[in-house]
Amino acid sequence: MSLQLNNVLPVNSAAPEIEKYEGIFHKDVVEGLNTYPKKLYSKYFYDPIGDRLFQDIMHMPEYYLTDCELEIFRTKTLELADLITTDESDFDLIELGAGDALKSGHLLQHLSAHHTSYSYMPIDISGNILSLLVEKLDRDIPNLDIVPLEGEYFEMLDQAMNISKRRKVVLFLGGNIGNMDMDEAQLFCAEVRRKLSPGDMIIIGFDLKKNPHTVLSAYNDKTGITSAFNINLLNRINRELEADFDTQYFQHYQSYDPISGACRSFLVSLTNQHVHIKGDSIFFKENELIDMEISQKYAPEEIQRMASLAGFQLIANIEDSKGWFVDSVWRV
Ligand code: AVJ
Repeated sequence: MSLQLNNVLPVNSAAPEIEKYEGIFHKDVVEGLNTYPKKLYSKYFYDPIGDRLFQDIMHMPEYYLTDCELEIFRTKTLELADLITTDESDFDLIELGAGDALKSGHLLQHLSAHHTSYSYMPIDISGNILSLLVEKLDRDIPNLDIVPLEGEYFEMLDQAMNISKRRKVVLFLGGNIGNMDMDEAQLFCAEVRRKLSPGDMIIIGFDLKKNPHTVLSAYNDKTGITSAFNINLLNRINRELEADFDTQYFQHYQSYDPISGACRSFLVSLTNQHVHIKGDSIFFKENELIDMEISQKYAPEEIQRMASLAGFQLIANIEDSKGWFVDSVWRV
């Protein structure tokens, strides 16, 4: 549920647009479906059913990203730990989109076993996932100081900045940066840089450009899990916004452009149809698309460039054994 602040505005201020809507989710959905091309934000995939479908995706043989990054955190833990503890000062570990911390958990275990003094601040949009994570970490690493933050990256990052009094090490793993196009990612990195200070670091997981069949298969599984993951957002809109999407008339379509590195997911309307969302009626032409998600792939040169342009120094690129994924370590 999103927080509405309308009632604290001065009485004579201009009526904010949001009043037409019941919350930011409602606003984003209706506005996104009234633009051309139609668009929904992939950050809304992650309701409890979406969380579970994403877990299923991570277990698909085609979805290599998790395995690759897990291998990096399992086999190169020492290297990662050394890189973030070189300057010996205490720090706080802030993880954007922590999820189940499957990968970072290895680093946490290592740091705790070596008596490093730090707090772990997991940030996630899913409160459901966060409470499961805290439960798991309390069990696995009993003395770990955990400060969970539920919400959007930047808002929670600001909050983490207010709470943390030590050097900051930010983790942004899993290829989550891929859900931004390259321009958005560049702005994102510059914005994170602006919030950090000299000595602070960030480790970003980038999925690398590779054989285009390998990339496309990871997002176009024959079992239909990725399709269900996309369709679930329509069901979520039905559930939460009293909408009437008939999901049998929407079909998942995946594309990958190996030059730009953009892997994109769409839903195709299979017929002319109207969908109602509370007071709004939205028309879909047959074969009209909803732009659902981008999963951007990178070349090492593009990562180097992004770090420099954002004002970071690239310290190390830590790859898996196949060279498919990289955790890139940057320092202010
Ligand atoms: C969670 C953003 C890393 O883009 O690879 C997986 C989400 N979407 N299959 C990705 C996703 C479809 C995933 N990230």
